[in-house]
Amino acid sequence: MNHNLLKAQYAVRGELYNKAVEMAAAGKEIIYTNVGNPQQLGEKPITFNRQVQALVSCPSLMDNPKAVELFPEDVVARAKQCLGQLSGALGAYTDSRGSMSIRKEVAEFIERRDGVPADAENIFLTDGASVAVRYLLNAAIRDENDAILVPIPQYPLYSASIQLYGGTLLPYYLKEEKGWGMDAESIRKSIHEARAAGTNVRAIVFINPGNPTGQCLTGDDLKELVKLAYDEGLVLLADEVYQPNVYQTEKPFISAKKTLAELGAPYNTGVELASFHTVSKGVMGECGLRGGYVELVNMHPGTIDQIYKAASINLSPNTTGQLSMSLMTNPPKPGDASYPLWKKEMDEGLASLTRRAHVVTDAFNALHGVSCTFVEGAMYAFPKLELSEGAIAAAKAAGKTPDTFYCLSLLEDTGIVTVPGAGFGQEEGTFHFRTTILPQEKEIQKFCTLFAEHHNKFLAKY
Ligand code: DCS
Repeated sequence: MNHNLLKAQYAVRGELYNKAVEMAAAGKEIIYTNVGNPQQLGEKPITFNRQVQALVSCPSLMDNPKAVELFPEDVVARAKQCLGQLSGALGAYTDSRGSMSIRKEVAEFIERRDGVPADAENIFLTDGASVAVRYLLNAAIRDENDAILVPIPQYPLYSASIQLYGGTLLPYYLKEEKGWGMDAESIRKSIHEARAAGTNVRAIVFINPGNPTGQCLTGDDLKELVKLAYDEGLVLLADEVYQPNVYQTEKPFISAKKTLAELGAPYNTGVELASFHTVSKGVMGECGLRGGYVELVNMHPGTIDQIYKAASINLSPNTTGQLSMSLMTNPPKPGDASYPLWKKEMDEGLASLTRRAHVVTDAFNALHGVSCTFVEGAMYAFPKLELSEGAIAAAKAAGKTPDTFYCLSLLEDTGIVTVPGAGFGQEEGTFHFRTTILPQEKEIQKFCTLFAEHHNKFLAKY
């Protein structure tokens, strides 16, 4: 077999998840906080989006006289418009970059967000952001001497894909004591050391808001990153999938593209940027519909052609995901029949996530031997565990890393599935785990209580 496939690891669906599936098959109740998958934990889809999806999936419903009773008029009009955007049918292939008309909606969304022009020609619709990330990594990595800078802790899409494409991951460590902030000077140092040793450092990934770390970058952090990419000739891979998931007002989301524009010359035209977004996150959480996009900024036209070729090999991104992207980037407007309900669902969804970010962070910080940076954004908490020598010895005897040992004990005792910190990378000698903040509000207290009970038992035992 391909040794790169054999070597690749993806902890979000790793040992803990497999054990949970086994336990679920044996009838145990499992709380799936290993994946940022809101609807699996009971989040309701946004009504407008699903009404349009329903009519686009089954256009004959629109001819049914009852449709006017069941669906607001703007839903019917929008479904007709969406069908037109998708070659007239949900079951037809589209252009390999996705529907041009939906790419234009994405471009308008980006323009409204940043106040900077966006060109639909440079936007590709993909089956979730994952596929877009992999197009870029595939294009950038030529051989194992090519390195991609990735934050540690990171979301393992990056480590796994870099391995699959036969490249090298060059880590840069986020500083937990500074709220998982980044340190541009130490990144520059790693680049220079790697280059001195003959490695070609090609691109830098950053995740804002962060997964698994939950931090939001400031405008100054982003400027540092852009300058670094410019000075070092790196492609900037901006993973901005959690841009709507911000739970505080001090550090609002600022895009990398807007930062380029604010910095002006030479950065605004001198940094190659790929920005990724998705329908899987935010409040809609349409993970299973697999809609994503990448905007390529200042990218060489030859590169864009090659990425188009790579997309062409897949024929077409799926149309349900494209439709979902259209609905995300071009939602109902004030005055539309569906606007009040849409607005209420979106506002309540964000308010609820914000409350859950606080509840989870506070619950972890109330425990002995656990410290957790406030979840400023995204969908995860990444607490640090102080484990006793007894616990570390017991883990060793069981042939597990201490964080895996802890997470397995938690799973066996409570049914809560988390992901050990090792799956994301962590400073040597520190132990973490990741959980989502996604249990529903009526369940979240139970989640916190179950967690605390196990934690105290674990402390007493070891
Ligand atoms: N980028 C980041 C930072 C992510 O967290 C995810 C998904 C993706 C990209 C890809 O998402 P889509 O392909 O669905 O657009 N996050 C995974 C996770 O950590 N838990 O759930 C999924």
